[in-house]
Amino acid sequence: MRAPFALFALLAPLALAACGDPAPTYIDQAWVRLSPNKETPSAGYFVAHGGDAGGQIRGVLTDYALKVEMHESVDKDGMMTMERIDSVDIPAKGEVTFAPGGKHLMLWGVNDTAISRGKMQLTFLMANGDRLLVDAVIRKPETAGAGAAAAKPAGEHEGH
Ligand SMILES: [Cu+2]
Repeated sequence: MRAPFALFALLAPLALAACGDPAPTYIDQAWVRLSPNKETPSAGYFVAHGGDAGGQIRGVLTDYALKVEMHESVDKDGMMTMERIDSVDIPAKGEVTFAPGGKHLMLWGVNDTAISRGKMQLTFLMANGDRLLVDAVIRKPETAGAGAAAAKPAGEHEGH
């Protein structure tokens, strides 16, 4: 008498997955690499997942920095430079990664309260009007000994 019930219990999660709402667009793995000094901007990274419909990021806001821009590092004849980007398409069922050496956020004037908390909330403005709120972990710059690479003088945009 028990077998039919057990079978139903096994099948139920599959049925839910098949009939559920469409997978949403979402952002995760957000973090901020804090600049070693306040004069230069910090950099932010994350992964944007398109879900079933895909989406487009039109901008990023936060209460915990003076200004945020989306940038892309590009190799121009062997010279790494930065370009500001106004929007980023996230393909349906795909993802776009903001990571060191590629697309990144640039954050000026990260708030001391956020730094002491170790995280800051970012608001992603989507083309369809949605706002996606994500907590980004703030990582402090490596101190001497942790990596010689961090000790070299930082150009305005270097290392992003
Ligand atoms: Cu930049």
